[in-house]
Amino acid sequence: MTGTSKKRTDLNDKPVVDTAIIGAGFAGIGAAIRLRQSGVEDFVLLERDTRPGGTWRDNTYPGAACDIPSRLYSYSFAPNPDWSKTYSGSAEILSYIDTMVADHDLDRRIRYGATVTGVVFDEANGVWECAIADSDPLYARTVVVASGPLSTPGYPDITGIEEFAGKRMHSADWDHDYDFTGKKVGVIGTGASGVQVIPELVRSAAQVSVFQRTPGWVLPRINPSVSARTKKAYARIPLLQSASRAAWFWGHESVALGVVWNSPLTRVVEAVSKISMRAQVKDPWMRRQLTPDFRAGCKRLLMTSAYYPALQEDNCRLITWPIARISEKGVRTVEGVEHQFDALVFATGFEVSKQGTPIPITGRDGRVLGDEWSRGAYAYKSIAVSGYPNLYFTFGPNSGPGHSSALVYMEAQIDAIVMAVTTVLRRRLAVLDVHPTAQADYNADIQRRLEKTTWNSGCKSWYLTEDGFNATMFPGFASQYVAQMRGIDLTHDFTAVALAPDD
Ligand code: N01
Repeated sequence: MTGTSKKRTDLNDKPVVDTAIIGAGFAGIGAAIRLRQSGVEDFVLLERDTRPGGTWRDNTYPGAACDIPSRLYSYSFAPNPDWSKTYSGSAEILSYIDTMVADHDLDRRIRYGATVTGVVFDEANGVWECAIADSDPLYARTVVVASGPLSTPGYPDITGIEEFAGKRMHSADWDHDYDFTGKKVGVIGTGASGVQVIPELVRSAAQVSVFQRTPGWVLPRINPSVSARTKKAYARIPLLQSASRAAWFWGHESVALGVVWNSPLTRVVEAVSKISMRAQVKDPWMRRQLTPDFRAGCKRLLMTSAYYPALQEDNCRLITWPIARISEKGVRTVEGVEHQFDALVFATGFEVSKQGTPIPITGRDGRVLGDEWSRGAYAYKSIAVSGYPNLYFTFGPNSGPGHSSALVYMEAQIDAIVMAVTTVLRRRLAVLDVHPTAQADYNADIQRRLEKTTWNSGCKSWYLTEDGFNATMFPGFASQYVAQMRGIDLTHDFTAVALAPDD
């Protein structure tokens, strides 16, 4: 639907770029590549750090790796024949991102050290003003918010946390100069990051105490190296890489039947996990402590073959007493024991903004997105929100997979966003704004479908708000998500405003 032309007021000759991308992590870099491939050259990436990479730049703790196979945890438009293993470590993934930046000549388009402090829609001009700390604002027709939901390390709200006099470290902010050799270390958190870092600490430290609040469902992760011959074959025959990606994709789609929906197949996943635990953990007391009391998939599945063996090493202790407080010397548990440490490692996840976006966003008529999302975020097909024209999210509301690669979802979002950007340019539109009815219908359907999923089956996780609203996950197969993004209808579901003739 196209609305009436809008006469724009003067921007006083301030330069306006077509597109500003906030964040030079996986999503931002992917969006930049696809914009270039679609002929859009007038864009800028705004990155708060001094180098690209996002989560893979920040998460460098020992053992940091991806628990999704690299063939699927990469872009189909940037295949890499050289992955050294089935599941790659953090350094190799970061190097893949660096290679994409170099191959697509993106470095000169990234403004490093540019922390976006807010974006405000200038309705008269159909332009977004991006405020940047210690710098002039940047004006852009379109904004892509690619800053990621899990970028700020989250410390737990435990009394006395500031009192600890030893070394304090977060898994997402690792101090590589600190030597753990010979040290007594406490680790709080046994989620996806915790189970990766604990085996490495057990290898290097004198003693490791693992404070577990909730045990997770663990599945084995077998990670063979890729031979030089196979890599050569991948490089020579690109079809082989596509075939391997497709095989992983459909394999994960079948896993969805057990972990996305609370179904009889969920019991199969749980049985596999229990059998694997019985084979690895000899002590019945420890097995009981490690057995979850929620449906598999409700919290993220933990993919590791190193965690259970590490817990049983002589220098490792599993502590399941709840933490009462942190003291100057260590951690006191509720039964009154003080555990003393040289270092405390927090693998306690990230600050998930209640408002769903870490950047204040002001749209049409002074609407503030954080206020509108205060009871839980929502969007049209996870990328656009009515009243915030020409502004798009990657990894926005309800776009998280529980069984597949986030990159598959991201690629589908990016392609939809690039389609919107190129449509605005081709049809000489001022703005595209999603229709409130299309947005409401979509979200009603999403929330109805979420009721039948494992995520809403009763456990606590970062997927849910305090009130239990699920603004994080997509209730379906990855193939359904990709299909819905390809099917976005800009004519029917969006309102378009054409530029005035003299613009
Ligand atoms: O963080 P988490 P994470 N007292 O929030 C515990 C991605 N990721 O960094 O379960 C005691 O999952 C908390 O306990 P509980 C992935 O999307 C991906 O591990 O709340 N314990 C839990 O054990 C993942 O979902 C990869 O009871 C406290 C842990 O800290 C996301 O990042 C690898 C506590 C936090 O677990 C976050 O994972 C790693 C307290 N007060 C991460 N507060 C890949 O391989 C918290 N905890 C792709």
